[in-house]
Amino acid sequence: MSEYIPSPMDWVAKQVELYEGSGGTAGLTLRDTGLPVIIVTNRGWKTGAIRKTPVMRVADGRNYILVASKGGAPEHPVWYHNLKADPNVEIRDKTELYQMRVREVDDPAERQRLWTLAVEAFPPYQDYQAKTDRVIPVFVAEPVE
Ligand code: F42
Repeated sequence: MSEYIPSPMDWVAKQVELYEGSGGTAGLTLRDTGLPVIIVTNRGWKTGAIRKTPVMRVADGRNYILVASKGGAPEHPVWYHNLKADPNVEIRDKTELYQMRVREVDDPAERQRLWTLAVEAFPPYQDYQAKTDRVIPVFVAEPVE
């Protein structure tokens, strides 16, 4: 079993603690937005440690869309590199746990469709994209059968 290393960002670590500690019955939304969050459990690409990353819940059928926005920061979040290195993740959506595999969406038409879904679910993604020169990466997480 690998070690779990909590996020160095206090508010993020606290959300994970509440969400996971309650079995997915508390800490389910982003701050005061009331908008739902999922928890992505993945592996650190250098340390091999278990990482837990909350992202906004964007559903597309049984798939989830993960948007590596980091609030419109100039660089990708570290978890982007972790998911590129090891695409096998576990996703918690409230009380449900899913084994999933992620892939970055490169096809422009597919990305556009999923980006539209993401902005519908969480409108600030549009402001984050306007704030940064990088193209914000979009992943799709698909169930492992
Ligand atoms: N972030 C998003 O990008 N999109 C969202 O939709 C989103 C929603 C959201 C909702 C609730 C919430 O609480 C947080 C939310 N966040 C969202 C923030 C998200 O959870 C991340 O905190 C944020 O994107 C920053 O990700 P990050 O991976 O860059 O985190 C940094 C602060 C971090 O944890 N850094 C670690 C550290 O110790 O500095 C690195 C951890 C790591 O993965 N290390 C790797 C390893 O091998 O273990 C190697 C690192 C290397 O050197 O490359």
